[in-house]
Amino acid sequence: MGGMGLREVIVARGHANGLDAVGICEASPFTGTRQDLEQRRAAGLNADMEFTYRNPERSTDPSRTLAGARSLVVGAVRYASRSSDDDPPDAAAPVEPTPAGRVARYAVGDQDQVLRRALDSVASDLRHAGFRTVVLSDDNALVDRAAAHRAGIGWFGKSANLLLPGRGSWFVLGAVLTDADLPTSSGPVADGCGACRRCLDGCPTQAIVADGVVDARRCLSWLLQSPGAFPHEFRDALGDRIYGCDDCQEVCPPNRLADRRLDGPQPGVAAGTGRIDLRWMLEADDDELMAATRRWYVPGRDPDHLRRNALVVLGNTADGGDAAALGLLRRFLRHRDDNLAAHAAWAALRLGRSDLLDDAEVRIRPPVVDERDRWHAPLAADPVRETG
Ligand code: B12
Ligand code: SF4
Ligand code: SF4
Repeated sequence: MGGMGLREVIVARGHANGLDAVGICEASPFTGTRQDLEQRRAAGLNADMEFTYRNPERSTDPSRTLAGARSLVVGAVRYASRSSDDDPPDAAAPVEPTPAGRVARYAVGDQDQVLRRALDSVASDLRHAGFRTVVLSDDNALVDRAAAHRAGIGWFGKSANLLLPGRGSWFVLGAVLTDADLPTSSGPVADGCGACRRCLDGCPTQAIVADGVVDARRCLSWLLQSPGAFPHEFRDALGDRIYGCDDCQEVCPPNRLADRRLDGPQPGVAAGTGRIDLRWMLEADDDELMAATRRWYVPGRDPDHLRRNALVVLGNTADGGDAAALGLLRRFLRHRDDNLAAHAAWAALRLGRSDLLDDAEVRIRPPVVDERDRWHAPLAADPVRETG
């Protein structure tokens, strides 16, 4: 890359290693973002999330991570092969035999690894030129969207996601923080949402409470990651989602256009892997389950947390006459963990199978049925016959 300045070298390096967009900005404090974090935390919108909310002063001041920080080289990698749900139905394909949970697009494939390797290659060039670097992506030390916005990579959508002009929001973001003083990209790109508000209307739980503001207490993406009981009021809305939620992006017109224009086969993104077999999830042992989901954020790496989610989704998607599903529910109703037993009870009632709760071992344990679930049992007097 002889003849090029350092800026050109690293931008070319980033692109050559898989970055779909690169931008450079100053590493001065993100004071507006700090205020957003503090105000939203004060209003409770962060639920009990830590991440960047834990220490807003640190997460919005790059010099707290690298003394003398001058620039951020921000990169974006597109991850979005369409989920298998969107594929036109194939008449020859067998009907899905078992209930399955839907995995959000960003958790399918390994585009986060592509991003990390590309940022590492940029950092390596900078270090060879004598500068110090820290690579940050999905790290508590930087608000990635704010950095990408400042670096001119995209605009903040009303969904809070950062959208790239002409390419939409199916991108993971990250940055190389450095003490090199690099020429910056031309400032933030213009808003592209206009009068559209489909993401606000399309959110299944009305979690986007103002333009660009997500209330994590209602956001399914967070609720799936949050420990304890899954909030009753959002269990129906969860539908078949087992990890992440894409609705505010699926309905977004720029994304729909980009899906049509840009989606070809994607390296690392296998078609049809956006679904996970629920029976398998509920039968797998701890090691198997954690190995298959090793890149998911799971609180305390506790496999029971994933089983909790799988039980809610099973309740939302299984058939009340599916013998295998009912067998699993019977097993979880007797589970040593009361939280799992309670979620199994909810699922049983959801499927109209209050009869499963008549099991003596279920009745002698502390009550696992929440009164709020009783409405789910319209078929209690006439349970669906078990078949198969
Ligand atoms: C915490 C977190 C979450 C939380 C909270 C999300 C949130 N909106 O804050 C939860 C778990 C819910 C979550 C969900 C998702 N996340 Co997340 N998450 C993060 C994390 C770790 C920190 C985000 C943060 O600090 N937010 C702080 C708040 C203040 O920022 P904000 O919500 O973006 O708000 C901005 C706008 O409001 C804007 N703004 C201010 N005023 C105004 C006014 C108007 C009119 C508008 C339009 C905007 C606007 O400024 C704010 C920032 O200062 C980052 C990684 C990182 N370290 O940055 C990933 C990150 C943001 N997540 C990401 C992804 C992919 C997702 C999901 C799509 C995953 C999924 N499919 O389930 C969803 C999308 C949900 C959504 N609509 O935002 C990507 C986003 C990529 C992109 N193109 O935007 C990131 C950057 C991870 C990464 N490195 O790629 N996430
Ligand atoms: S991720 Fe889902 S629940 Fe969260 S804001 Fe978007 S559509 Fe709503
Ligand atoms: S759905 Fe509409 S309002 Fe929401 S982010 Fe996309 S373009 Fe913006």
